[in-house]
Amino acid sequence: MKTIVIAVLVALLSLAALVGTTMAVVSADVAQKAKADAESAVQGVGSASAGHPAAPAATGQGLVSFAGQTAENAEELAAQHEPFPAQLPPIPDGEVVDVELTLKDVVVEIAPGVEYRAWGFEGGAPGPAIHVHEGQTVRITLTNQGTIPHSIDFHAARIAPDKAFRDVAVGESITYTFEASDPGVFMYHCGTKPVLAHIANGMYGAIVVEPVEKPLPRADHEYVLVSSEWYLNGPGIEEPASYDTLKAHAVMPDWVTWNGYAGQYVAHPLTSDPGDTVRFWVVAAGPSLDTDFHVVGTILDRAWVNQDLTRYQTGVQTVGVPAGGGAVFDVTIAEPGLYPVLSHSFASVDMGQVGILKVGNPKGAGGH
Ligand SMILES: [Cu+2]
Repeated sequence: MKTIVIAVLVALLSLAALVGTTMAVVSADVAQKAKADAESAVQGVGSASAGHPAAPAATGQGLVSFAGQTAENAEELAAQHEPFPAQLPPIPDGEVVDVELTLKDVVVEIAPGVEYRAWGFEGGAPGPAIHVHEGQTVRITLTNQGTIPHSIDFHAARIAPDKAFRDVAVGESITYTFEASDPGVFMYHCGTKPVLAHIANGMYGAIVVEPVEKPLPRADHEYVLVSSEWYLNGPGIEEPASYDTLKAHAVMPDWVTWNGYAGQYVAHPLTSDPGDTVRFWVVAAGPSLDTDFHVVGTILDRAWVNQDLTRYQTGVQTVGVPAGGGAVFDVTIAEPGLYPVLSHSFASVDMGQVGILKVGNPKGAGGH
């Protein structure tokens, strides 16, 4: 598995190396360097220092980066990590869909051996993917078992935010309903001030509203990918890291992830069979970074840009998903292989926003 992934990612990570810390490496060692970078991508991180705690890098602003710093046994930890379920869940029956979310302060792992003190809907970040169809009523209940006020803002709702999205005191709950009248894939998040901190601490997720009046073409596999970035006040290896306000203001993340954990779908690829249509429901949670969605080795056959499900573009290479926005993408891939799914803003790849779509059973790709 490892060798093959390395081989496939060499070309990709050679490009990453161009924008990464390996800029200074020239000619003679380029091939070796690309291999090392690909190796670190297997561990879910793009930095050449992956798997080996490196000296913190101070910046011109005096901010310290912990990007790429993982536990020594990063590869083993990445393999053991149970990936966030990316499969789109089924739509519950009934006119009303009850969604009960309990907010708790939790320590989550965001990269191999890197822990973070998060505020999590239902015990992690992102919160659970929610799937309803157009016309259903969504009844949200948020229970605050944290230590400060929180709230929940659904971008899929047309509702007075001062009432529905208001702060919920510790130990209390709020319930509101909205009709899922607008198809698409929408972000939900805590809207309590400072929103930057509440999103950065893990309070976000995605809701898919399936169109009924104008259904989408059939897909064989459907995955929900939520991008987000993490701002750490320490490496998170000896003890959990917490949120760093100055780095969040400077938009200087340490990790950028699909579904909350760096590179988890490299170690545990998403799968399809040759000729299958694979649909990605993508939300860029931010709090501040956009995602430039791209699948290496293919072209986006359909792209519902800005999750406007009334029309799609065809034959598109990369589509921007703004922070706080969503989009939907179909790919149909005939040739077996390992196809990286990433943000083509390569600093994000270097910090962990890369996964693999494994099509078929490419020779030597292991038994995932
Ligand atoms: Cu909150």
